[in-house]
Amino acid sequence: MRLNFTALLIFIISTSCVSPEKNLPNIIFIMSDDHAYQAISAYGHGLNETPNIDRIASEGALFNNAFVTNSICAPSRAVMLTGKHSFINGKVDNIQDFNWDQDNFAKQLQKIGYQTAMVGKIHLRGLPQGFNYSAVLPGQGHYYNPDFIINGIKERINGYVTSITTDLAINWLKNKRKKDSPFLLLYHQKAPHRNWKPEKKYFNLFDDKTFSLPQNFFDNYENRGTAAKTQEMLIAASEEQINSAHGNGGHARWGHDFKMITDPYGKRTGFEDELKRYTPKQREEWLKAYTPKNIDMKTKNLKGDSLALWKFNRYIKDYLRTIQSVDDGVGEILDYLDNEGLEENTIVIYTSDQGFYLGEHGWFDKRFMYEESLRTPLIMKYPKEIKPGIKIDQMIQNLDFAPTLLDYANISPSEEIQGLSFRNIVNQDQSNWRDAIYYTYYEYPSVHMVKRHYGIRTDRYKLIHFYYDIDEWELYDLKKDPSEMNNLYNDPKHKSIQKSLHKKLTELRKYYGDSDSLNKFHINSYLSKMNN
Ligand code: SGN
Ligand code: CA
Repeated sequence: MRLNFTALLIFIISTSCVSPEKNLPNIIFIMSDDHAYQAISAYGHGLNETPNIDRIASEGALFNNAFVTNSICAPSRAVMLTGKHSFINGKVDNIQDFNWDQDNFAKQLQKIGYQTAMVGKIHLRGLPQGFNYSAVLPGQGHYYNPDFIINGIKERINGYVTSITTDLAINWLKNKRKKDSPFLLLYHQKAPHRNWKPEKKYFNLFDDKTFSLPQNFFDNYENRGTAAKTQEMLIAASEEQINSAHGNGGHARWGHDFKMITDPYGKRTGFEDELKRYTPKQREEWLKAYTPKNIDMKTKNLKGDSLALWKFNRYIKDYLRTIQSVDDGVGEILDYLDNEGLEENTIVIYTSDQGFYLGEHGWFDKRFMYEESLRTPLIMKYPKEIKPGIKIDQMIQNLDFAPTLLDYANISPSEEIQGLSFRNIVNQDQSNWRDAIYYTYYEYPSVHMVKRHYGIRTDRYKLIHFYYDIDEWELYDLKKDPSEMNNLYNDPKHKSIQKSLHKKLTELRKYYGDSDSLNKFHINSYLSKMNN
């Protein structure tokens, strides 16, 4: 009897001492790599169907104006973790080191008792800090039979990267976290990053379909500056353009991108080497699916516009096929939450590290401050707070993720954090919000040759300054010219808007702590890294 009383007492004490963290929301932050908003059906572009990602939108909020601060992978992830612009957190391009010792929102959540995990692509060298569990791809990772660094130890896992990433994430949710604490899972897919290798079940998806070219696919960059004219990210470049590109990674190529073992002129492309990583069975299945399509292409002896159409279709189909597996993974995660009764108290965010060109201006890749790569998809649900099916038009940036997620965990952001919590925006009870966003891009000279630039975007206008080996300004009216085909910078009719945008840009640079001297510093450290 006495023993039972003691047990009862212990039970009462232990339950009344349950930390307040118990009621805090769980967070699943899903980030894919290079997933353009144009390729999510909830955004209504009609390219593909992503029913599982769309489920997040129908149960929550879809952001029409979500942007990055620097449209490239590793910097974007550093901004997301720290809530600070690239020039403050130090990770300005894919080349510089990231300092994991600085604060990040996962560290803060971990401190108050969250179980934290990072699974998939992060692209920041070093052991991730702030996580109880990490299983990350080294660098870009591989689509087939990828290596993973699991809590610091490298191991190769056979299979397809997207499914493996999902399995590792679900395994952590099911078996590895302490179930009496709230959790944070960063679930980051490598797909649909170049070179868009699909999973077997989607090898033939879209085979019977021809995607039409975006209206500005054959852009000649008239009325634009030097930067747009000298980029190296064409889907349908000529042989001369391909061969004269900086390094060898620029414009789309017959082997790496179009996955031909020999080009239409019979020359070996080197793609065969990529298949060496596959198991014999994977190789056989791949060749069985792709060889007939490649032969068919060659027999048609395509030229000019019809060759461009073929290249675009090979590109977009493989790109969309890899997204299908990403969408499947999202479905598995959502089903897990539903089955465990966790959906009500879990925030689910779907986003990408930036946007991507799906043939607009003739391009793939990102980097530019133009709309397709400045934008990123952002969809979010949290049944406890967010009304299902709402659309958000305010300008959100990836800078805002850290403060927003800290806000949901009732943690005030530190002074250092530059983003804003959009919790009240999603709850539709805040009218005061930023009226302009600030952007920087640094990685040049490099693959794709997109020149260094910075600029601001308001809800209607965009002002960009390209610098370093040029000094050019561009101004776009996004209302009249949403595809940014006409630079108005020298247009006398736009003198007064130009002046007010310059003023705003100067103010924002000062506010965030950016300057020309910081740009010089980053040029020097980039060049010294490249020369070593
Ligand atoms: C690789 C790609 C590029 C891509 C960069 C950066 N080439 O170099 O096309 O722009 O990564 O991408 S590939 O031949 O390796 O596929 S990022 O998303 O990691 O920033
Ligand atoms: Ca990316």
